[in-house]
Amino acid sequence: MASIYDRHVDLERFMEGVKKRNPGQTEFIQAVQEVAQDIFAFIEDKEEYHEAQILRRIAEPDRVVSFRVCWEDDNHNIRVQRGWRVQNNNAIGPYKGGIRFHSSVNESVLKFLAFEQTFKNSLTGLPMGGGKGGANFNPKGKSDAEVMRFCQSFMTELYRHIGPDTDVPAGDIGVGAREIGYMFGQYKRITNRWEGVLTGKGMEYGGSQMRPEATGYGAVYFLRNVLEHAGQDVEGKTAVISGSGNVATHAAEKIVQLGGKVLAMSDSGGFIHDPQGIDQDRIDWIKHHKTHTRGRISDYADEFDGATFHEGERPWHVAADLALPCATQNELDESDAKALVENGCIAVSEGANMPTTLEGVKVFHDAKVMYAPGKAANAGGVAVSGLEMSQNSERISWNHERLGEMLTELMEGIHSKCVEYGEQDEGYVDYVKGANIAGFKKVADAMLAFGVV
Ligand code: NDP
Ligand code: 2IT
Repeated sequence: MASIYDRHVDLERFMEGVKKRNPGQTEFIQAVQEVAQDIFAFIEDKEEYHEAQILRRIAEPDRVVSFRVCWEDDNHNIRVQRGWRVQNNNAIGPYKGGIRFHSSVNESVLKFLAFEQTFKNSLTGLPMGGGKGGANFNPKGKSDAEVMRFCQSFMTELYRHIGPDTDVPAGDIGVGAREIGYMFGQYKRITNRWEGVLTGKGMEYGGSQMRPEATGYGAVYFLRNVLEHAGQDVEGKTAVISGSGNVATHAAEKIVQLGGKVLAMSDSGGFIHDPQGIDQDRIDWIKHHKTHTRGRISDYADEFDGATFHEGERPWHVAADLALPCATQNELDESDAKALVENGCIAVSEGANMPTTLEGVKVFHDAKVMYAPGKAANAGGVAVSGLEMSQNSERISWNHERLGEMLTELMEGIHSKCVEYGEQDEGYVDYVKGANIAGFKKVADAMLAFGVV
């Protein structure tokens, strides 16, 4: 029977629909746009994906749960925040993805992150669907007791939506070991069940070795694979890194271990430039200062001679061979990308999610800079989370060395998939295209198997 419904829409009409259905959700629209342009080219001659409206379905979260989080601060004021869990797609495994606590968190940011996570998790080869959650809560300047009360209140609602075979959250910006501990404790108290419902747990209570390091180390392993594919390596190269949190500090550590030199790091207040290089002792100082003292990166310039602090600026104008954005979305724009290219940057590896704007990515591609997008480069974190889930299910724990080898292999596997789908003429690899198509294909084929659901 003939249908008046046009199943084979083009990219432009598809994006018009996304914009219409998600008004004002700029980050989400940006993430879908970046994926859709590659997927439309890939499925051009693959009618079954059009018929089944696969991309349209992946770009509509399975559900978005939004809830009130009420807590009491140390001065006995009652505070109200908004929490969310976006369960984007569970075709290939339970929803999986971090929780972000930051004042900028809103539905658009979490939908973009859950969408990206779906492709990233697929790329790891492990059975994990895509999700993301968080709250517009700013942990900065809060006491441990306040953070604990907030986390407990957040979990008091979240617990009914998650489970080890349903949805397994983890950390992200503003959610580290402390917050995971408070949330896991509350889940256990409410449900009376000890189960692997969160990853990034402490080593004493079911956490995995190598999970704290995994995202940053993984981003550098991926960078190493990218460089090796082009006959180069990390040794002797200079690097600039944004952020000074979990991902940034571990990326810096691995760059140093591989013989590179880190010249700059940052936080939301500005960046520090250390021409001598930020060595392991200095990285340890940053880790302690940011995670335990909960201080500012600006203090680094007072602590170490020769280093300078640049208030309100990002590190992309410091000349370096390698750039690793490891802070947040859209922190590297077109003019930053141009500055990096002009200063001789040859490769970019994204520890953060969508840190480069669409215009910035175009600058890298046009200049044939080796550019590794977050969904491939930072997948090491969620990959080791997947291994934490396996260890919890089996009631065993693997050692640091074994997990290090598994992480290295997982990143190599992701790199190979990107090359398979992204290699262009003359050996240049479009890693965005490779990651998008390889990530899409597994999820799409699973969805085709399920029929119309
Ligand atoms: P952390 O909270 O440990 O650190 C975040 C860092 O980024 C801090 O230095 C912070 O500065 C800075 N930052 C945060 N928001 C902004 C902003 N709006 N502008 C400028 N700087 C900002 O988070 P993570 O290291 O865990 O996460 C960093 C990135 O990596 C995020 O994009 C996250 O989604 C991504 N990621 C994280 C994974 C993980 O396993 N943790 C896995 C994969 C990706 P300040 O201290 O001033 O706030
Ligand atoms: O963006 C990410 O991949 C993460 N924040 C980690 C997710 C996870 O489940 O470990």
